[in-house]
Amino acid sequence: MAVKKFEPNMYESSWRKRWEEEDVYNVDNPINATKKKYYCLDMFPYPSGEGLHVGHWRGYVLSDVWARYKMAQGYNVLHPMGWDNFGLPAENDAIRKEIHPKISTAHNINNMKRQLKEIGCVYDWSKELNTTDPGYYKWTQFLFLKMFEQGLAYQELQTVNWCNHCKVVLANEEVEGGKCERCGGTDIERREINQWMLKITQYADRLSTDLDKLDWPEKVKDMQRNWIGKSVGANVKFKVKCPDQSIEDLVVYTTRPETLFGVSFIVIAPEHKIIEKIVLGSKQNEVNDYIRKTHLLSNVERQMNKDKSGVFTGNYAVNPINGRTIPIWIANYVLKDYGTGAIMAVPAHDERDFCYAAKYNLPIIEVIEAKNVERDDAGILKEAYTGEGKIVNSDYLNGLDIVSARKIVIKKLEEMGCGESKVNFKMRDWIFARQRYWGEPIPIIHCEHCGVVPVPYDQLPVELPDVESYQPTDDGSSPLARIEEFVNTTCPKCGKLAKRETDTMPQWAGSCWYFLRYPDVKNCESFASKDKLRKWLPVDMYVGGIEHAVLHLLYARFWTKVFYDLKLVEFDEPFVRLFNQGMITRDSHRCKKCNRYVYDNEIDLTIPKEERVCQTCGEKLEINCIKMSKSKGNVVSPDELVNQYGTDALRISELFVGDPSLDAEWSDKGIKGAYKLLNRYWKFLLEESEKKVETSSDRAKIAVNELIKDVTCRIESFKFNTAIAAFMQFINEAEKMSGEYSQKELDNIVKLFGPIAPHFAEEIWINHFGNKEHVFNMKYPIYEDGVGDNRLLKFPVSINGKTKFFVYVEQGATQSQVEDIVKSDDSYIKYLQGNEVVKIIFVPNRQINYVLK
Ligand code: ANZ
Ligand code: ZN
Repeated sequence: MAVKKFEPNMYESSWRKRWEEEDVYNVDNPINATKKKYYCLDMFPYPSGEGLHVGHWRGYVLSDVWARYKMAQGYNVLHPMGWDNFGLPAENDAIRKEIHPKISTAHNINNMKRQLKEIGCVYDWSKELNTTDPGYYKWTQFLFLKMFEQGLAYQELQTVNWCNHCKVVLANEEVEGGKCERCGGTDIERREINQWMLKITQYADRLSTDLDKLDWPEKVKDMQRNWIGKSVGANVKFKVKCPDQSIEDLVVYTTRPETLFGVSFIVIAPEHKIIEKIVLGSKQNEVNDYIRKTHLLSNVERQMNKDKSGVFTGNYAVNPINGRTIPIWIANYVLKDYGTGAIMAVPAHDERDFCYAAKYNLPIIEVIEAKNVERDDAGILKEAYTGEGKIVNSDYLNGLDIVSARKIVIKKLEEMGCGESKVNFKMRDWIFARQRYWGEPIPIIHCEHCGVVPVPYDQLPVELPDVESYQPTDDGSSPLARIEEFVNTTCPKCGKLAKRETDTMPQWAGSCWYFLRYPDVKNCESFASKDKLRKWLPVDMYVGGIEHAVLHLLYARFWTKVFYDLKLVEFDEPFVRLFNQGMITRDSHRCKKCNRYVYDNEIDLTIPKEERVCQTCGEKLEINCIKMSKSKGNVVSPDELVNQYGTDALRISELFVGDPSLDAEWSDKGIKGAYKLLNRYWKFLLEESEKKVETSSDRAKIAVNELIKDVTCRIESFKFNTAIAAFMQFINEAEKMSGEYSQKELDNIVKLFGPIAPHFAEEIWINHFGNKEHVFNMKYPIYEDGVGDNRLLKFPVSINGKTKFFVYVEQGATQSQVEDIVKSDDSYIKYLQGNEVVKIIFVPNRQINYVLK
C-alpha cells in the first residue's frame, strides 16, 4: 500500500494561514470562554534589523511547546507577542542608516514578524503591542506620574558616566572596565547632571525577601539577592575631639559588632564630610594631597585598585565599648556611598584591614580565637582569620560564640546610646532618564513659579514630536531641547510660560509593565481593566534568557510592587514561574592579524579546523565556539532550513540540540535527523491507519501507553530533548509491530506530536485521519495504569549495559523464555547475530543484558 509522500512544504504554510484566518489562538474566541487561563510569556523582543537566527528560534520554540502543551491540557493559553521598540540600538541604527527610527523600526518589525510566524507559534496577534505607540506610552507616562506622586520619582544631581562617542549617559552596567560597552572602547568621563531617579531602594527589602516565594531558577534568585545586597549589621558611634575642641560623632557601619574589642583603627572615605572638622593642622597638607589624587581616579579604578594606600588624619576616636583611643585614617578602599562611608578596622579578622594594618604597622588584635593558623614569633596572626570561633581578649564577651556575642554588643550599644542594629543594601536608586530622542518623553513641566509640575493626566500622552535631527547634541542635552514648539508650554498650575522636560525614559521603561497590557491592549480608558488583570495575571510562565536575570526582572518586579501598593493591581509579583533557556553556540572564526571575524562564506568548512586560514592574509584562524551572533560571523539562518526541511523539522532539531536550560552547540546534522524522524512517523502512521485494525495487540497498547508516560513527564520537567528521544526510541519498536495498531493508538501518537510538530500533527489529524476539530484542541493523552494484558511487560534488552531495544514478555518469564523472544525479534539481527556473547545477566521481570566480547 503506497501512502502519500511526506512533503511538509506542501502543507505547513497553508496550515499557518488557516490558523490565522480562523483566529484559533485568540484567547477571547468564544470556544475558549469556559477554560481556565494560562499566561505564557516570552521576553519582550527588541526588533533588530538583523533578523532571527536559529539561536533565537530556540527560545521561541521552547515556550511554544510549553504553551501548546498547556492548551492540550485544556487551558485557554495567552501567548502574546510585541515589540520593545524604544531605545538606543534602534536610535543608533537609524542614525547610521539616516532613516527616522519610526520608519526603520517599522521595517524591522515587519521582517521579524514574518520570521516569527514561520515558527508556527500560538501567538495571539490580536494582542500585539508596541512600546513606541502613543496609545501604549501614554500609560507608561501615566504610571511614571503615579510614582512621581508617591515621591518615588525625583530629580537629583548625579555624577554620571558620560561617553563622548555615544553622547549619552551610561548606566553603571553599561560600563565595562572603565570603558563604554555600547561603542566598545571609549573611555568614560565623569559629569554632574540633574537626573530623574526612581527610588527602587525603598523596595530593596521586599525585592530581596519576596524572592523566596517565586518558582524561579535558584541561580537567578541568587543573582538578584547579590545585586540587592542585603547586609545586616550595626551602626556604631565613635566620639572624636576636633582641633577646635568640639566633639563630633563618627558613625561606622559594621556587620561584625562582636569584634568591637578588636578595633585598632578607623578608616573613612576620602569624601567623608567629617574630614573638614577632624584633621589636625599639621596633617592638613598631606591629607589634601591624598584626596586630590583619589579624585583623579574613577570609581572603577578605585575599586580595582589593589594598593591600599591611605593617610593618617592625626586625630583619634574613642571606642565606646572600652574607652580606648584609636587612630583615624583616610583611605580609598572605603566607599563613600555604602553604609556610613566609615569603617571600624579589625585587621585580625578582615582581609582588607589586615593588609592595611600590615602596610602602616597598625596593631592586630585577635578577638576570635583562631585555630590551626600561622603566627609570627610574637604570636601575632600572619593573615586575617575570618572563620568561626570563641571570643577572646574581649572582657565580658570572652568564651561566647559569635552570634551570642553579637546580640550582647548590640544591646549594650543601644543602652549606652552608642549604636543600633542596621540593615544596608548595595543596590542604588535607578537613573531613569536619557538625554536622547527615541524614548518616552518624561511627562513633567518646569515652571519658574511652581517648580516641577506633572503634566495633568488628561493631557497624556506627551507625544514625541517629529524632529529633523534626532542626532544627540554635543552639550549633552536631548535633541528635544532644540524643538521650541515642544519645549515651550504653559504651566498647568499657574498658566504662565513654562518649559517641558526634554529627557526621555530609559530603554527599560516599556518592558517594566508590558505584561499588564497584553490582555487588554486596546483599552483607552485605563492601562488595563481590573477584570482583565484579575483574569490573566500574574504571568504563569515567563521564558527568556539569563541575560535578563537582574535588571529587567528586577525593574518589572519593582514596578509591580509599587502598583500593588497603589492598589492598581492585586498581586505583588509579576512572574510566578521563570524558565531560562540556554544559548545556541557555534564555531566563530577570527583572524587576529586582520582583527575581524571571518564569515562562513569565506571559509571552507569541510577542511579540518587546524587548516583553516584567513583568505586575506593567510593567517591561521582562531576558532572558538561561542554564542551565536551576527557580529561574530557564526549565525545560521533558519530561512533556508525551513525551505528545505520544513518548520516542524527545525522545531524538532531545536528541541533535540540539548537540555533546554543549558547552552548547546548547533549542528547542521540535527535537522536531517529530525526530518527523517518525521518521515518515518508519517509513513508509519498513514500505513497503519489504512490497515484499519479493530483492536490493538496488548504489546502495541503497552508501547503507546509507555510513550505517553515518557513524553508527558519529560515535557513536564522541561526536558524536551529527552521527549524527542522517547519518540525516536518508540518508532524503532513500533515499526516491528506493524499491523498491531488500532486507530485509537495512532490517534494518541498524533496528539503527542501536537505541541512539538504542530503542522505535522494537524495535517495527519485532519487531512489523513479525517477529524474535524483541530488537534491542539484535543485533550493530551493520559497514561493509564493497567493497560493491555496485565501480565505483559515491556522488557528492556541491553547490550553491554546499554538499553538497545524492547521486547514484550509475560510476567515471570524465565531466562530461556526471554532469550527465545529476543532471538525472534527483528532487532536481534542488528545487535546480536554474529557477535560472541560472553555472559548474559538476567533479572526476572526487569531486564536482560548481553555482555559481548
Ligand atoms: C568591622 C569588621 C570586622 C568588618 C570584620 C568585617 C569583618 P557587607 O557584607 O558588604 O555589608 N564596610 C562597611 N562600610 C564600608 C564601606 N563604605 N566601604 C568599604 N567597606 C565597608 O560588609 C560590611 C563590612 O564591610 C563592614 O563590617 C565593614 O567592615 C565594611 F572582621 O566592620 B566590617
Ligand atoms: Zn506655574
